[in-house]
Amino acid sequence: MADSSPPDSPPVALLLGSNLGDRAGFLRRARESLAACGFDVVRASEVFETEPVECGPQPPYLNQVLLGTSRHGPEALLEVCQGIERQQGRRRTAPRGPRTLDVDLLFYGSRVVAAPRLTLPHPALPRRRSLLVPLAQVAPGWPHPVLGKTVLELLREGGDPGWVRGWWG
Ligand code: PH2
Ligand code: MG
Ligand code: MG
Repeated sequence: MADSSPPDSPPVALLLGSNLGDRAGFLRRARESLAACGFDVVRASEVFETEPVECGPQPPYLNQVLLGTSRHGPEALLEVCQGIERQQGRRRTAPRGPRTLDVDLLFYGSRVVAAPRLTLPHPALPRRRSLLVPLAQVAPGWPHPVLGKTVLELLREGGDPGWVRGWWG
């Protein structure tokens, strides 16, 4: 089918986050929109409620990691993700401000990118428990292409002190 990912497309890990309004609804609609844009989800982590870190006092986040494949390359996928954020009411008023929806690329295969708009792997990946915990559920053995450690090894090193809780909403 024209719309499905090429058979050799590398695995991609995305992080969904929301800390404003109907948080679970924003995550659900993000999953639907990503599927409609040709992101095929292979595994989804649980949804976790997490303490905001590196952004000052804010409401708690819901975070979820999706593992899948995309027919878009990294830069085009970033465009798709940012379009979905805008559709769901994201307004970039302040850097790292509270948001209805954030969709970040964590890993794109073993690609290493240092471009003005995109850094791969995600720069917070080695330290942020709010993404390492859900990522370890879906891809514990994924090797970080720069650090040479797996996701589980990075998580076991501890990361930031932010709390991460299961969420049953
Ligand atoms: N995203 C940020 C900054 N801080 N904290 C948590 N818990 N979860 C996030 O997704 C998050 C954050 C910038 O995008
Ligand atoms: Mg983010
Ligand atoms: Mg983002």
